[in-house]
Amino acid sequence: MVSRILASVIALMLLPHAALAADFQDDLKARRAKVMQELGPDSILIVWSAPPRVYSNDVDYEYRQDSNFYYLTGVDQAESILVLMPGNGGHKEMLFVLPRDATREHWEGHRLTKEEAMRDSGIATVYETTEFETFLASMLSRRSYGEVPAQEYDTFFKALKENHARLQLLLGPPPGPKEELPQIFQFANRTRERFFGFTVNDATAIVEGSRQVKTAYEQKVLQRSADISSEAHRAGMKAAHPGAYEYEVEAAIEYIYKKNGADDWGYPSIVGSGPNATTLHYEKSKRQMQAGELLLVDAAANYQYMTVDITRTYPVSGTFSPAQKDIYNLVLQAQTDAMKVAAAGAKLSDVHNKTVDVIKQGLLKLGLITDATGDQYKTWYTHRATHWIGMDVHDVGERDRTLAPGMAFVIEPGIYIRDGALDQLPKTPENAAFIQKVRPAYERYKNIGVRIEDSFLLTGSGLERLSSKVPRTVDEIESFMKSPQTSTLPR
Ligand SMILES: [Mn+2]
Repeated sequence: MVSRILASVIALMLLPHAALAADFQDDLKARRAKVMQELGPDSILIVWSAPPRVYSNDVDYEYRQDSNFYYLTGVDQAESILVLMPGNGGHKEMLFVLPRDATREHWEGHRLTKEEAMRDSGIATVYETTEFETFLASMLSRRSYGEVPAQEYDTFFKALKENHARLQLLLGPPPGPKEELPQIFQFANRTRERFFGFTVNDATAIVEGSRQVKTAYEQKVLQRSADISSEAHRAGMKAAHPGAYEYEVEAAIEYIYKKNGADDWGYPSIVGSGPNATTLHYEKSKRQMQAGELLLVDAAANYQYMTVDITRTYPVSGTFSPAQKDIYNLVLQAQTDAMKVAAAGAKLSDVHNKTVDVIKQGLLKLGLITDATGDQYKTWYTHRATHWIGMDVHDVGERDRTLAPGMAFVIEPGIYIRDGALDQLPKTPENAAFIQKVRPAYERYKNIGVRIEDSFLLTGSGLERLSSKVPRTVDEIESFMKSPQTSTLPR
């Protein structure tokens, strides 16, 4: 008995390809159904997988699937193609994957069999990538393909014949007039030159608009991704001390990602101590941190193609100085007040504007600006406080869309007192007067950079802070850094 159980356990371990969870396939089907509804019955949508990207010479980066392709297929393999034909009878969804190749697979790893591709994606019709050109030529010539009866395609073929079919592509923004045409624009042109009866449409807004509202399944994955990233931030806080190098904190953070099954980071970790905290996208992580400095850490994992965005700023020695506390509490107040604005019906710009109001008043009190009515605050608050999160850390979709349940975003105000910032202002009489008035405050706060960033999900019952497990207030941070290591991550 024991040996039979052992044998089946070993057989499971030897399975070349782990099947994805059934609730994921149900969600994929629902996503495609929603997109097809919006595309309409006259459409054929084609989506390609991402190309592999070169790291250097003959070494590629680890493969990262195109987010839109993964959103619709759950397939993480290069040279795959998705076709959706909403007007078809039963065969509305078709997936093309590379044919099996024992030699290539010996070098590069397992390729999905047709059965595995069907199981993972929930798409019943799977062809080989080599068939795609013939398939497409058949469709656009109103000819059946394979064993599918011709009447399956009646609606689309009729639309072609009547010149109102639509070739839907994820074109994205057009290139500049002198830039080379991206491959997808070249594909659109080649197809238009050879076939007739359709217009080319950009379906980006349909797919990316769908991604903007997270499904129940996506919300679960996003929370798990946030939990892993939160645990990583806590580990980072524990690894920081005077004399430690930035990369040691980075390593402590990224270890937690991989240990918990995340693929890797969702964006390169930003670990900046002292003056590096005033560089928004500092990625070198080479500096040795000193007692008395702040450390700014902006990092989050890519877990099953979901990434939150979290930033914490904390004192290397475990205790904030009075000057650091001034700036920190102002940024915290801006975030806290903005959270109250982030409700259904509001826009991200309203949330951002709230952070601006609070920061203007605070900077005026601290003597870092002399006028809270204009743009002086932009000397120290140099970015916007909001963006969507999801499959991409700066997720896609209309920026100005009204907030509704299922939407996920960050609130990340920041103040950066950069060394030399005053000297870089244009030489005008107003600036000369401004510089003279704020210089004492500038000298007091110089080299302090603070950003506080949390990830949020709007639900039917209000705002949920996905990153709530990371210490955030001055008291929470100081007591956490003094406490023995504790893990909050459920196994
Ligand atoms: Mn961010």
